[in-house]
Amino acid sequence: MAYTLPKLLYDYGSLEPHIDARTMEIHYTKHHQAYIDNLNKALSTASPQLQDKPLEELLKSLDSLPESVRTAIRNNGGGHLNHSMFWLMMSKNGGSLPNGAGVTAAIKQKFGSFPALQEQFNAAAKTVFGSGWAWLVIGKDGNLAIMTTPNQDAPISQGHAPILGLDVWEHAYYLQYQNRRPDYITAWWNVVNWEYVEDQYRLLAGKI
Ligand code: MN3
Repeated sequence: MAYTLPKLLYDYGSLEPHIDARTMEIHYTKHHQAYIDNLNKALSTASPQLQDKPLEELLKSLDSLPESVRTAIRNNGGGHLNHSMFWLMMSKNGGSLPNGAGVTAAIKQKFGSFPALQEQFNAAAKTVFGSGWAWLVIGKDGNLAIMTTPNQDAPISQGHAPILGLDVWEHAYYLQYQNRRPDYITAWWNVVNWEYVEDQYRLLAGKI
């Protein structure tokens, strides 16, 4: 069973003016597709038992994977999972403030306020060296936490459940923002899909 590109639930231009249509199109049809193609290629050389495992299971136990496919699954499986979530974490009707009761209370408890969370998240996103992601996760202890991952590493590989993430690879913003990553980070908050974040929080908080 080969992985395929998940349907994008909005048009490429839906997130404008914050993220431009051309960036969305290339990011989704070229970059995300390439992770999928390379993941499928790696899995095609792996054992049937490995091919039948859900992607999240593979990423949770990278150390147990055969060395011949470990790096390819880490990079491309992570790339597929991270981007599949990233598209859902944004919406045409996104932005403003967190509005779900669960995540709002959890943010207040951990960070004191939403602006305090934003400040810490932005600082993390700005300082990812090279390519990577900034995340809001439910940590192993059940509390919210901010973390970053290099390249396409997925938070679940370290036992953390992501509920919001920001792709800070240059391919995510360079056409519109060039070297101005901080401007992209600021603009991105206008398209955050808080409904999805709340759903993920409710789904995952119970499992930790
Ligand atoms: Mn990307």
